[in-house]
Amino acid sequence: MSKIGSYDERVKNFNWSISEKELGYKEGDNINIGWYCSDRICDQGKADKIALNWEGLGGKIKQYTFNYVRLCSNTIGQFLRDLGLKDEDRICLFMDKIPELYLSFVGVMKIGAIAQPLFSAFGDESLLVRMDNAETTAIITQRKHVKKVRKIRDRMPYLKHIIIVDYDGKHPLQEREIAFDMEATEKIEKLDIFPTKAESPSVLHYTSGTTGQPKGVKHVHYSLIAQYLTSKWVLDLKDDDVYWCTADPGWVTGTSYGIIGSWCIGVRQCVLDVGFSPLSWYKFMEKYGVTVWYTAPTAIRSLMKAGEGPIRENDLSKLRHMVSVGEPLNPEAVVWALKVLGMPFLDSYWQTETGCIMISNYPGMEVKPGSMGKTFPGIEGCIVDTETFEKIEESGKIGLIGIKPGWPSMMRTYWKNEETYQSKFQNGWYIPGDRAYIDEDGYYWFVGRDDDVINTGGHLVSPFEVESALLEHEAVAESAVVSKPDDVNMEVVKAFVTLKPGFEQTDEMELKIMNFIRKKLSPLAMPQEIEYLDKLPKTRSGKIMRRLLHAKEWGEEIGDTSGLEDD
Ligand code: 6R9
Repeated sequence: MSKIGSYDERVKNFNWSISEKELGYKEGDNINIGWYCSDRICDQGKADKIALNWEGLGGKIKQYTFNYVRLCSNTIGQFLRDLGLKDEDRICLFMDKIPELYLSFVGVMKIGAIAQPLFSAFGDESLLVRMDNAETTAIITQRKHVKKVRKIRDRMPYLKHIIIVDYDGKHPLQEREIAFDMEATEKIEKLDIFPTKAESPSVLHYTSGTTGQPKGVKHVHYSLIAQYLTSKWVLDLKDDDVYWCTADPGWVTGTSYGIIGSWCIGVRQCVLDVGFSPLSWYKFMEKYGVTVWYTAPTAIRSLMKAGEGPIRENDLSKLRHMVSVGEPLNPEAVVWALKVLGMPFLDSYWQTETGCIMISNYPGMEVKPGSMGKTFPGIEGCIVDTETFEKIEESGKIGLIGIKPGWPSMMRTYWKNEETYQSKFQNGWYIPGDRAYIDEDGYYWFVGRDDDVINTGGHLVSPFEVESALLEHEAVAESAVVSKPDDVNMEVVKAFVTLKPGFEQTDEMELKIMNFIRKKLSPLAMPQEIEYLDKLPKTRSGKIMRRLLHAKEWGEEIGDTSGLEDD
C-alpha cells in the first residue's frame, strides 16, 4: 500500500476512538493531561528516558527524564495546592522558555487548575487585559518579569499569589509574592491527581480579534485525544525521535505541540531559550540530533536569507521530518528546503480555537508547494460562500474555510464571551475566518484572512489593541493601524496617527511612540513605522477607513470607497 493510499485509508476508516484506545481512555473515565504527559509514560517503563533537553543563555543546559518531569510537576502541583489553589482556578504562566514553564504547565494540569500561558515579552497592559478577563488567581513568573506584575498588581484584586521561581533573596519579597525553587524543593513522590473528566477545562489561550479585547479560548482535557493523534500522524513522532518545536508556549503551538503532543507519546523534546540566529539554531539541532522539527515560516524565511553556509557547517543528517505552521508557507521555502535540506517543509494549518492541526501535508503525501494540504482524517472541511455560508462544491472557487464542529480539541467557548463564540458558527460550520480554495485533488490553498487581524511572523496582533494603546500616549490624538508588507515577517504593524496640538511630527516622537507600545504591549505589536497624518480618512459615520490605508500600503486598488463612506 502506498503512503498516499494510507492517507485515504485512514480517512475512510477514521474514528477518534483509535486515539482513545491507544491512550487507554473510555468515555466517562478520568482524563488528565498532566498524568498522560508524565506518570503514564513512566508506567510504560520510560521513567528514565530523557523528556527534555533544555538550553538557555550562556550555554546553560539542563536535562530531565520523564520521572523527573513527574516528580517536579507533582511538587509544583502540591505547592500550588498548599497555597489554596484548586481546580478551575486560572493560573498564569508568565516565564521565558525555562524548564519551570514546562513543568508548571504539567503541575497545573495535575491539580485540575487552568493554565493561562502568556508570552513573557508582553508588557503590563497586555498582561492586565488578559488577566482581568480571566480573573487569574495566581501567576508564576521570574524575577526579571515581576516588575511588570507589580505595576498592575493593585488593579488585580483577584490575583492572590505572585510566585517567583528564581528568587535570589537579594530584595525583600513584596505584597502577595512568594518564592518557589523547584530544584531545591523536596520532591513529592505521590500527588493525588485531580479527577478531571473529558470536559474539565485545561488551558486558556488568548488570541486577538479585529475588534474588542483579546479573547480567552477555553480548551478541555479531552483535547489530548486530538493532540495525541495529530502528533503521531502529522508530526510523525515515534518513540526514538528527538523533537524540536520552536514555538513559545505563550502561543497555542507551544502547548499543543511544544508540551502535550510529544510528552503524551513519551517523545524526548528539546527547548532552546535564546534569541534567534540561524547558526545557533543549526548548532542546536546538530548537538541534540533533532529528527523532527516543527517551526514557522518567518523563521524559515530568515534561515533562507542566511543562506546555505551555516547549514553546511553543521551536521543535520539526523533530521528526517519538518513541519511548518502559523502563516502562509511560500512555495519558495518548500523548494529551498528540498534543495538544501533534502526534504520539504510540510505546511500545517490550524488555530488557537481548533486546538490541533486541521489541514496539513502528511508524511508520504505528494506536496504541492504553496498548498496547506488536506484535512486531517476525521475533520470534515469545505469552502463556503462568504455571504450565505452554503458549501461551494466547485473546485478552485474562493470562499471561507468551514469545518464541521465536534473534534476533540475544539475550543469550548471564549471566556465570558459566549456570544462571540456562537458567532463563529454559521450554517452548521465552524468558520475560522480564513479565505481559501480547494483544488481538484482536494488540496487547500490559503488566500487570506477575512478580517483586519495582522499576522506578523506568525503572531496575531489586533489593530484595535494597538490603536487603543496608541491613544494612551500623551501626544496621540487619533490612530489607525494596518499591516504593511515585510520580507521576513510577511506583514508588520504600521500606524497612522494624528497628534494633539502642541506636539511635533518628528522622528524622535516616532521613536518615543514606538517604544511606548513595545513596553505596554509587546515588541511584536510595536509599529515598525508611524506615519503622521493631519487627518485620518473616515467614513461618514466616523469609522476609520482602515481598508483604504491597508490598500495603499499593499499597492492594491482602493476600489469603491462610496460603499465605505456609507458604512
Ligand atoms: C496555530 C496558529 C491562526 C491563524 C489562522 C490563519 C493563520 C495558521 C497557517 C495560517 C496560512 C498556514 N495560519 N496556519 N495561514 N497558512 N499554514 O497559528 O494559531 O495564532 O490562532 O493563528 O493563523 O490566519 O486563522 P493562531
